[in-house]
Amino acid sequence: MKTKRLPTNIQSLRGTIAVPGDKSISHRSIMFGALAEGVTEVTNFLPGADCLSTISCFKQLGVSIEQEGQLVRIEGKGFNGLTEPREVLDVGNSGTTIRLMLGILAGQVFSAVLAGDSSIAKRPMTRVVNPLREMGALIDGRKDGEYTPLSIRGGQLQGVRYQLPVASAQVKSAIILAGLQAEGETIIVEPEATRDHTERMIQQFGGKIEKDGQTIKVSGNQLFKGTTIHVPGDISSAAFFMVAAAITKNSEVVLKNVGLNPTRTGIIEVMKAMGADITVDLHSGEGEPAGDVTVRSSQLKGTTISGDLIPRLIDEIPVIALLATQAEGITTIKDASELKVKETNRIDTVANELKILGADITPTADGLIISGRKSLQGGTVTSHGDHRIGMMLAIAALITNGDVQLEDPGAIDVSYPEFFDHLTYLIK
Ligand code: SPQ
Repeated sequence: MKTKRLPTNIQSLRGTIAVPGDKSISHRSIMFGALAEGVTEVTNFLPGADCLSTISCFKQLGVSIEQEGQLVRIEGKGFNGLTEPREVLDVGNSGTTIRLMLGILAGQVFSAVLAGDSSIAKRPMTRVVNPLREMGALIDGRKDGEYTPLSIRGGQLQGVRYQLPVASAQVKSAIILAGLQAEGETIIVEPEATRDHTERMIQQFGGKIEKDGQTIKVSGNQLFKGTTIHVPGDISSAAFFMVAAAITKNSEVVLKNVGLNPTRTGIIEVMKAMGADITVDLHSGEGEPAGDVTVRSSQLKGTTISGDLIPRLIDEIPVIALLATQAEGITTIKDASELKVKETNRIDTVANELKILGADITPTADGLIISGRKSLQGGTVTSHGDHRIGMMLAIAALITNGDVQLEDPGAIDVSYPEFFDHLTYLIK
């Protein structure tokens, strides 16, 4: 396995960077572009491995897509123009790809097989499969459709009323995508608000979707028109440098054009509650709000993170746990059992890897308890093939006293291929 020696014990982090495009929005721009009539152009697309998996799946469904770096041009086929794939659709490491694709394929009158890597093979799918079956799709797979490979034969769907058992934007989006192809109305009730990029993008493509509190309504038989999508920077990628600037000495990092959709900005609220020196300059955004975020070295204190804040920072919890190791007092993270079914069990991987570096961190059934402030030491750590764990550990290494070796750093390419270039640029 490849191992990378990480920069440690640095003097300061200073400079301005633009993090790559948002992963969730990049996936959705390809999907809606394919389902629209006419051409869609996407700028600041994230050319990370996950979003490239989405592109290759749509090419297999007969959609013509040209991608060069951050620019993508999609020749939309409309809801009725996709064609049966000849080979297995390979979603790679991407949960978003497989779950949203299932929603799209549920309304298509052909069959397809979906599979991904060894991490995808462990992630639960009945959360999406059950409502899609209820709507009329035929889906099978390992353990009655809980695990990949999954086969799906879509067809005429009926709208449903579905109360989501877990707060999940992927499940919500899959049902919305099926609802757009169903007869009648589909009503979805969320236990807590989750990222609403799908809902916003439907409107950008000229479609209709209603929202009333936690209830979402969508109807079938809509026509989407190709458009231009500008993807803002990914706050989940920016989070690593936000935390890095806060925990290192003499630091000031400016992150330009970061997506500031309120369903994603939980980390900013938590950093403020912990006493971080953070300022936000919000620009107006078309479809999605965005702005610049500046973070400086900070004196931090512990906090409690729970309840409806969790879905608004779910992917940032690994790096928030690192932040908490440098905060005075106890930080408690609860109501976050969804972390167990991400690319890895992120409760266990975060606790185990940070312990190797000397953190005082205890995993619980639904979160983590971290006691700060602890100085971190060197060691050999691993990403476990999880991009967010790999990046969190690279940020932790910045404040360790000994050498840190990171096993499987390549996992980071899933969402942030230029991560190490940006890190090297900021180290002064
Ligand atoms: O796509 P994938 O692998 O599920 O990616 C992750 C990530 O850390 O990048 C989760 F592991 O992000 C999810 C996120 O946790 C992306 C996402 C989306 O784009 O809709 C929603 C969240 O997942 P969920 O299960 O809560 O809906």
